[in-house]
Amino acid sequence: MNNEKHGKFITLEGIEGVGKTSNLNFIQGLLEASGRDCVVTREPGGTSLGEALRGLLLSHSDDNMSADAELLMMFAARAEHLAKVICPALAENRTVLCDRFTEATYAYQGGGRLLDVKKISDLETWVQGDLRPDLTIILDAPVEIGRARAGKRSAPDRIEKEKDDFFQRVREAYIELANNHPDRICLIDASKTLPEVQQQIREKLVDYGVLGL
Ligand code: T5A
Repeated sequence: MNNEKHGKFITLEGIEGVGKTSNLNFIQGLLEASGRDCVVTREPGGTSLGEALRGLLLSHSDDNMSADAELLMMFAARAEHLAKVICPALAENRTVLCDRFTEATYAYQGGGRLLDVKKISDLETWVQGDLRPDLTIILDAPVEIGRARAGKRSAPDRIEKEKDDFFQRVREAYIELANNHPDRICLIDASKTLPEVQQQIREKLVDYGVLGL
């Protein structure tokens, strides 16, 4: 694929309930106030095919899905998303702000489902070539905090029904990603109050050169 890109590609990650949705609008507001033209999107999803796959992936049914099928559907949705939304927007010098991307696959399918990381990195190379987000912000908080926040909402979907040890592995995989790629992935302490979390996000956007001082 042609990975020629010009705009900034920013992704937001974390376990369930840490506050991604709550902070997406905040980040969009900061970016737009600084003059960036933003496309806000999400994974799995972001296209009609991707949203259909999301419906299957996050259904409330108790049907088992094999971990490999889950992994391949995440990347099928991603291939469509890159082709139809992300790459065209970056080529137009727009900033893409995406709620989850491939780091979620490393965390959930790699860490959570214990799939071989090489399967994920092979698919990443196939589907993305050398395209990686310019900045990934991981909202990090203990599993019980995410659970308590998410639990105030609707019935859990297929992945939210997993046990705490699954989300503990997901969290640890996210922390490892941040440690392995400090040049493009940062951790935020999302156990703090929302204003404190947003202050940290603002500082990281400056540190990573997305926002001016
Ligand atoms: N997935 C995805 C994979 O397995 N592999 C992949 O490759 C990809 C791309 C997607 C699911 O798909 C999986 C991971 C997920 O299971 P999703 O749409 O991203 O799901 O949804 P969730 O992670 O389930 O997102 P949530 O909506 O549950 O969590 P958020 O968005 O992190 O949390 P948010 O903002 O809705 O906040 C939850 C509550 O907490 C409050 C909010 O007001 C809200 O009530 N809150 C705070 N309260 C106190 N202090 C703070 N700092 C707070 N921040 C938020």
